[in-house]
Amino acid sequence: MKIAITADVHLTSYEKHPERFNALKNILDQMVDQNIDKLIIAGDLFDAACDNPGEFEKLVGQEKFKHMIIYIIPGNHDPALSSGSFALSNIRYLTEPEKIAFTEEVLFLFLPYKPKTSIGETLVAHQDSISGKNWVLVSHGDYLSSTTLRNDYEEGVYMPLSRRDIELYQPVKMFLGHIHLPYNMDKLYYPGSPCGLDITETGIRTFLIYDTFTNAVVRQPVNTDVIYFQERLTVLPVENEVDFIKNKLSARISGWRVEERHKKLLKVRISAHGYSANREVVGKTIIDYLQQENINLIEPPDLSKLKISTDLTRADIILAVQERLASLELPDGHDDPVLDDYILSAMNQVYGG
Ligand SMILES: [Mn+2]
Repeated sequence: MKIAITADVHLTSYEKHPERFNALKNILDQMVDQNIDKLIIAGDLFDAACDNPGEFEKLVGQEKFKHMIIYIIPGNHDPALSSGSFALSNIRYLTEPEKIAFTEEVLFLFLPYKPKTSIGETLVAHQDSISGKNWVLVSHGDYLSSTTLRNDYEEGVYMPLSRRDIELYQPVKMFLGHIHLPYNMDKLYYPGSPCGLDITETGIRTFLIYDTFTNAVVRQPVNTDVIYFQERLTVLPVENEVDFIKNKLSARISGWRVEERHKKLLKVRISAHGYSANREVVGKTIIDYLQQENINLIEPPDLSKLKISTDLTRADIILAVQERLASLELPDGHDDPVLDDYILSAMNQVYGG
């Protein structure tokens, strides 16, 4: 059996954020196409400010979606809702821990978000029914073993899951809401928000399809109304700054892997740092290039970190460093600096801070 999984939709009202409703609708449409009739929403279906689940019900109550069953756990943003908040029979709002065996192969344990506790603490009460079983965890919180995974939407630690919990209870898969960045490591998956909530939630967004029979998870792109990107360019005062900037932008844009026909959905923020002989040219080149590519800048390029230098000798040294760096096999893990970080650090040495 295939089950679709999303989280962190953060619905407010259709008027305020239609793109969030449309992202969810796109997931439901894709489920129809693939004959999937179960959707799990791992918390934060609604934003804190939402007090009317009616618009959501109107969406999932549509004729073509009526046969689906939607399992929702609360996240840290939906405290105002209780199990009586929904009037549709195909919505299962799970406010207490619940075990559901969709199929014989695997047992799902839903752990709704609870403040001031951890997933590990909550699992203790369920250990008898999960130990030695093929079981899948659905919850909403932080994974503690990663130093870079952060929910930028709010600070603090929310119902954490630790590496030790995983070793102790051995789930076959874990699907968590809370981190809005699409992320997976080993058996742990964050679907991420299906539509970027703001400019910081970048890239093509996805939802997950879990096959209980094969235990495989597929990340499926969501067709959203908007795709955000923000890029920081490291500039050098080379002889031809225009071509230098254009080449950089072109490489970044192709790295986004956005199809030509979806370019109109992009909303982009660009900042530049490093050294330039002509800051005005840098700003203008960025604006012109994106205009030519039909890409929408949400604000003028941020040049506040771009310093002035006309020293081509130093620029040559940095170019040599850059070439050398590119030939090295630098570690590219989640926590490692990227090429531009090394170049910037080299520039600070060469230019004296
Ligand atoms: Mn959230």
